[in-house]
Amino acid sequence: MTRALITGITGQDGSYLAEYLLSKGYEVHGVIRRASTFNTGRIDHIYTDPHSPGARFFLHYGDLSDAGQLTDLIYNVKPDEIYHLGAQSHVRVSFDTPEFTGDITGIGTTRLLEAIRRSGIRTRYYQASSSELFGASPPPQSETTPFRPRSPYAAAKLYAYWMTVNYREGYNLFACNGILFNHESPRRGETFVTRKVTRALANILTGKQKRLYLGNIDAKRDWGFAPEYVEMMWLMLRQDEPDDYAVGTGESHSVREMVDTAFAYAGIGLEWKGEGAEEKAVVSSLARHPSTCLKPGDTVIEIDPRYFRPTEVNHLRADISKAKERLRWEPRVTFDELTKTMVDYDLRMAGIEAPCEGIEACRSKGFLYTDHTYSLYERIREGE
Ligand code: NAP
Ligand code: F7E
Repeated sequence: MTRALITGITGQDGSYLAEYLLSKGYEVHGVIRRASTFNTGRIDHIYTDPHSPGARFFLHYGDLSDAGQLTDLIYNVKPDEIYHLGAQSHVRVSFDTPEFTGDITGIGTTRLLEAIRRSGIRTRYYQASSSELFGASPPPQSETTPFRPRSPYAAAKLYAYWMTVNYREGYNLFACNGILFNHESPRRGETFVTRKVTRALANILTGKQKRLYLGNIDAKRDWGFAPEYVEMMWLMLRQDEPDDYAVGTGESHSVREMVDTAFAYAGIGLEWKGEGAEEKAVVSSLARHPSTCLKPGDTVIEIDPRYFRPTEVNHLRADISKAKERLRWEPRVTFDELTKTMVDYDLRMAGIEAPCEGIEACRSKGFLYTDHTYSLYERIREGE
């Protein structure tokens, strides 16, 4: 049985990847941090008692700041594949915590790579690199585009990227960088912009929230569907030779377009008025009359400069020629379907009937190993 170790298993990608590998018959080990509150909501639904016969899912305490524990873990688990997804992954937060981000996202990677080297095991290694590496380089961005990072997060990931290349070349480690563009899902962390929008939309419809405050709505991103991207991580480790791959959809949209798409799907037309930090969105139409809390003319979105970043990445759009050619990969879920899926789930979690066009589209595209959102915690919150 193939054995995988995942750092960051409690995160969006880690949880989907764990489900995907379990569905392929793997034994999956995950590193979790001790916290005073539960942080396993995204994986509770796949947890099994490790004592039960045939158990294939195991969790271990550890932290990317603790080299000794990482070395012990790798030596004892002896994974065939390691997926390094753990990181302080929030770009805006990295400006507030640059040193911590460098320690966990940057040096944490070196601790893990050193743990692999010192333990002497043969394994295949996936590094969660990011399109943030491209920063100020104009789109489209590919594996050969110069890296011009624009945040402490991106600078830390750049260091981790090169350490991965270094261990591949210096120690013959089968190590791949997946340079992944933004990928989202109903499990996306609640302070990343897409999920912030879809949750706020549901809250506005139930009257729990009056307004959504955003930062730079003109920034453009190449947003894809997270479960597809974890399949790519696995695929990279299946190749004969280790290499680096950019993974995205090849399409980009502004934050403003994402907001318009999400609100329109829930039956709310928006009109944008004003400019810069004074810009706001008011309700122009209510097609499905979904809420008694809203009426045309209500302001639902305002700009809060607190969400601006000291240095912004204006435009990311992937050139995925290499992944298409070498991995024979094409993205399946469109921006429209992704946005609808996230709205569907957040509406359902708020107790509102959802159109379910997004959920249907994803189901029909074969993501059979996951139901995307239904962690036990969310089910409990939904009262199911
Ligand atoms: P995420 O939801 O923020 O998950 C991050 C994971 O890292 C969580 O499991 C977190 O644990 C863990 N972690 C944080 N600090 C840690 C520490 N000191 N020790 C051990 N674990 C720690 O991120 P994601 O969206 O799934 O992304 C996965 C990886 O891909 C990250 O490295 C991210 O930077 C990278 N990436 C993401 C995207 C994207 O669009 N999602 C694109 C490119 C690259 P807790 O749950 O305990 O906080
Ligand atoms: O911001 C703008 C913001 O925080 C996207 C991480 O997974 O993807 C992610 O990083 C854009 C930025 O993601 C708000 O300024 C406007 O231009 O959702 P985000 P990110 O910074 O692109 C990359 C690939 C990673 O590797 C990272 O780990 O949206 N924006 N208003 C806002 N962003 C947030 N968070 N909140 C706002 O209110």
